[in-house]
Amino acid sequence: KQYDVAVLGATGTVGNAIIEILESRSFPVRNLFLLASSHSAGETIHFRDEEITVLDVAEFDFSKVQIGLFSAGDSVSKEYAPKAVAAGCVVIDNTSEFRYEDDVPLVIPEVNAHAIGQYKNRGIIANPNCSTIQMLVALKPIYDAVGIARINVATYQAVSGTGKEAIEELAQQTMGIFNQNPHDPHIYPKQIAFNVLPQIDVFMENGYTREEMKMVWETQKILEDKTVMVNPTAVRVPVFFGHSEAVHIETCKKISAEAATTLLENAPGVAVYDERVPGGYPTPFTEAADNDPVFVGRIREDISHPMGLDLWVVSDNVRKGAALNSVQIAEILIKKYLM
Ligand code: 2RA
Repeated sequence: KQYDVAVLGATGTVGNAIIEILESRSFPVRNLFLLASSHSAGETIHFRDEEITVLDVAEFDFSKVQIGLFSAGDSVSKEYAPKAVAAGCVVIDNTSEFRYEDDVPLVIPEVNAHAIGQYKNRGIIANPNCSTIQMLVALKPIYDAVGIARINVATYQAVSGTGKEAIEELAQQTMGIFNQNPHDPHIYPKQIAFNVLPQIDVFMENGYTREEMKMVWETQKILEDKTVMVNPTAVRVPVFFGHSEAVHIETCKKISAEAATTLLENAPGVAVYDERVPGGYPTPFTEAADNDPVFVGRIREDISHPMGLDLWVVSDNVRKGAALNSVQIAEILIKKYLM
């Protein structure tokens, strides 16, 4: 069976990756509609053997499609997801707009694919935040084996997490510094080139940022376990693509680094890259295979806590962190629910 699919936010970083992955994974698309705001309408994007013209979402009739893959910002999903659902479309939403609503499933296929069946509640399936996805793909096998009481995590997030403009900004700032007199570089506190910024999204009352609280809320919702304590620090770093995370967990039962490594080597969506030699670990430059795995390295028992285990987790934030995860959800949706 084939499906008519809409990609909203088609001209964005994640939208472009969704289109590429729909093709590379041979998703059974009959008609593909590329949607964006009026100022992007008219552009063309290559898909399979044709150039498809981007349409203005404001003028689109969602009854033409069965599946919508949305990644155009919270406010755009807030406006158009209900309209698309009313027209009979199932929406897989990459924004945070619906993630925290009890009747909207929040899904990482390798972790809680069973939750996709709840799509009937609102016609919407939410895609988690990229930093949550890679962390839980890595932690799921350990959680299932020995339980996790607490997660301390520091993230090192690429600028592509905020889109094309941020990628351009890092490039411009970097070149700007190289072209300046190296003896008096003007480093500004909010500059990202050659800097690290311990703030992603806005500050909340409790002193954490919204990006950090997303990791708390989403971990507990996806694992269906409010006893898992999560303590994140989310940091923006001058990297174009690929989020890295230093993850320090306290398990409920003791697990050795060797046993954890064996679990991870057999876990879906995970690639272990862990040699205790120079370069024996993943970085944002690690070549991802075509299935865009979550890489795990630096696996070691925590010397400061009897139940502690430390991991280094790296993944492409645009692909597995958003686009691929959404397409994987769509694949399960058509295989099990929309036959
Ligand atoms: C970021 N996780 O990295 C957020 C949204 N993609 O900016």
